[in-house]
Amino acid sequence: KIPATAHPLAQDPTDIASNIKYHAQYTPHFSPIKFEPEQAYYAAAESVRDRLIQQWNETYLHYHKVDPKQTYYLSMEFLQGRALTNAIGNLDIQDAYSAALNKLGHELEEITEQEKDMALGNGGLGRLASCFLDSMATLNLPAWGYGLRYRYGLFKQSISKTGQEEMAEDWLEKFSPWEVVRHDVVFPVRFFGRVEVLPTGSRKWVDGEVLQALAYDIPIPGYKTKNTNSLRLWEAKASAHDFNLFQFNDGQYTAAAELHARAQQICAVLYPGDATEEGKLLRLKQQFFLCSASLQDIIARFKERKEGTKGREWSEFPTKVAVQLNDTHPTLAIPELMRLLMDEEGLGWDEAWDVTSRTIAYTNHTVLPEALEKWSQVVMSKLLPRHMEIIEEIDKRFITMIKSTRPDLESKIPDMRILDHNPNKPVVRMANLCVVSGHTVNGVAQLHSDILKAELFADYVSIWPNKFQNKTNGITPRRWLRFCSPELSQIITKWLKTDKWVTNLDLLVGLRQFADNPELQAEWDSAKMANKQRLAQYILKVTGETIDPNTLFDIQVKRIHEYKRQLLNILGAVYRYKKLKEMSPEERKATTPRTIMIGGKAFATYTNAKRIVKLVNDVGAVVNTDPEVNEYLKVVFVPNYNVSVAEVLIPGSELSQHISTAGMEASGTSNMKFALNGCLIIGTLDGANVEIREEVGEENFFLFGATADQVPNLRKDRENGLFKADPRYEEAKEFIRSNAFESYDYNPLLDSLEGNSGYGRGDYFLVGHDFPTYIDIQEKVDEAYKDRKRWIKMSILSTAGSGKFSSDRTISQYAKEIWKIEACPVP
Ligand code: DL6
Repeated sequence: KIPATAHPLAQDPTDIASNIKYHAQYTPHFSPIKFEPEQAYYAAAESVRDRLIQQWNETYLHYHKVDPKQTYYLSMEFLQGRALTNAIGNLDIQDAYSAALNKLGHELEEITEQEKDMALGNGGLGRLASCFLDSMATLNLPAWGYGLRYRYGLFKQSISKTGQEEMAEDWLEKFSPWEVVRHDVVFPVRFFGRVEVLPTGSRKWVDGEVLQALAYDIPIPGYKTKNTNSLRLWEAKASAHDFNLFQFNDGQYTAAAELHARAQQICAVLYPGDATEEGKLLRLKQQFFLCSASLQDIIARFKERKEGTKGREWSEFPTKVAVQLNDTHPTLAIPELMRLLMDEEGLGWDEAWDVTSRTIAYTNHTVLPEALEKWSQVVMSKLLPRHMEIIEEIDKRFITMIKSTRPDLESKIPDMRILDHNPNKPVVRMANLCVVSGHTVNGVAQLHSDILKAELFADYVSIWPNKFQNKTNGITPRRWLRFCSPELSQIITKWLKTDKWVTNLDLLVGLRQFADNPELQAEWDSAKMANKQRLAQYILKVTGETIDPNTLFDIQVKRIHEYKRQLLNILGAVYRYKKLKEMSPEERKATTPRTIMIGGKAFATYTNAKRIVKLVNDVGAVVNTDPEVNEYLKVVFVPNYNVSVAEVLIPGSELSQHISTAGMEASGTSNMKFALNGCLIIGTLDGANVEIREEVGEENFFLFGATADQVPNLRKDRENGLFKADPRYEEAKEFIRSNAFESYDYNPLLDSLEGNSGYGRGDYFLVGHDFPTYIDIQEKVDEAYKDRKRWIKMSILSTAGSGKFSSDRTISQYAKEIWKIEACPVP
């Protein structure tokens, strides 16, 4: 009986229900027969979008009028996850929408499950970018994200007998109600071609092929604020005059639309395989496409806003624009900004360099050598001839500067310069280009920033000591506590007598005084239990495995990588299984029953990571069906780990593993999410673990393993044959080699732990060294879990100590100390 009426800003549930019906009827995407959860999801999403658009337009106009300095966050990855729960939560309209949907015969929780994750990212780096967007909007900061609109997000993972299988993740299969195409925002992006010298002496990039970048905007609402920022994603297109009608009519269909096909490749997938030359070229094209389109857009906005204030100089550009490079992937923003300023706007080198170096800042997210990008000079010269010239000039000037001002560093020039002229493979070192050109370089946790300064970038520090900063990562408390664990959130609000912690996470420290209070402990325990039950149901649904919520829920979820040491986890599990098998039934009863859950995706071409995924699954298949043991131990591989899976896993976790080789995990952010949700951490002194342990208290953190400064010597010892393996470690490996789990050849994986030295062999990641202390601390975990009260107290203290890890804190520091931007609240 509810009428279908527009009511875009309705407050009352009946009017909201009308608006939802209105969308089902008048912005239809399905035949008008059914109104099942899927149709209800799309209609409700469009209804929520109505009010977002209102705020979004107001925000845009307000920034346009005030003309504040604005930040642009360039990133190849954004792991947004689902948008509906987040938008409803940030707009604070949860109850009204829930009631409205009930009137239409639906449950909000059920329809939110219909949404596909927007998984345009790989892991922590992409999710960090999305948390940052949430904080920027919440803090009313004029700050936008720029990325690519990949047709397929990070692959969908399924598990078969042979291990991980990858399929294209089709987030746009139907359509996304959260994106708005801006047909008026289109920029040309050129590839290949040549550099022409004009009679004036200035240079111009001509010929080659030109694609069009079309903008798709995603609204980013802040929490309980009007400010709604944009995530602008570029799609590549070819234009109609690139379609050869003559060839097409002649039956040459592929040739007729060749440029259209090449345009489609650019935004087809995130991180196309780069083992081939074609793959490398495609990745470089993607990076340049993002940089060129974004900078043209930024410059257009600078000029557009300039008209109001007349006669603004280019030197003012850095007072209006801050560009943050999320890792080295968008480094080409540097030569592209130089090119646009010099060749399109007519600035001289010095002026363009001054503007560029005052605009751009760079965040480093890894010290792993294979992740520090290097691009072939040959490929770069072919694809981007003008940019290669500019990079050569930056390199030349840098060397001249060193020689004239720092002769003591002359011997270091080969390592410090941007171009590496190794005759076999001359490359451009992107991190060096960022450090030389940017005004600020930051690491993402204190330990990581210290390592950058002491090792990777040490020589540059001596030239520019003030260029280097630390910005410890953070996570948004909205998605990662308030919305994913409403039960625990309610308890926190009740005991703190305020819900202000949602935007001022430091207030959580107020829970400390109640950590021993039996009433809080009982409430806490039951909220955690409810979350564990929800998690158990999820595991049953996706794996068919029944897990017992009364066992200790122990989780490790993250990209599968040897440095993150899922192998250590599973070796520990194998050892535990073997010991349980050797015990008498009485002895088993005295143990702490555990459910170990491991999830994460292995990059498609990373063989050892895929072997680890298979091993976890094979161990699970044996352990979980062993009637002697499966009451006390289960090992479950959680398939297709992504943001919305994390939203179920993390609230239900009690112990989580962050066990990377010290010095190798730049920060980690899931460690923060787990700690915030009252989950205790077992971990090494690595990345942000160090700071988490400081904040939650060392008695609430299960620490083991070598420290970062011990690692180099331990590797040397190994090379010199000085490593002595713990018998328990040998036992676990031997058990796997004996085909206890599958007659699959695990020797190549286990062999990476043997031998004397080298990356990928000789146990580079020190699994063997850390195994004994890992097993010892696991025993302490088992003991601690037996004392329920103590465990719950530790859990409360973990949440209470997590205030520092809000991305609001991180973003406030970026805004003040790097970007120099201020809040611009929409009235
Ligand atoms: O800074 C976000 C995130 C960190 O928390 C992780 O520790 C770090 O591994 C990740 N870095 C990357 C870059 N490439 N690699 N490897 O994803 O950044």
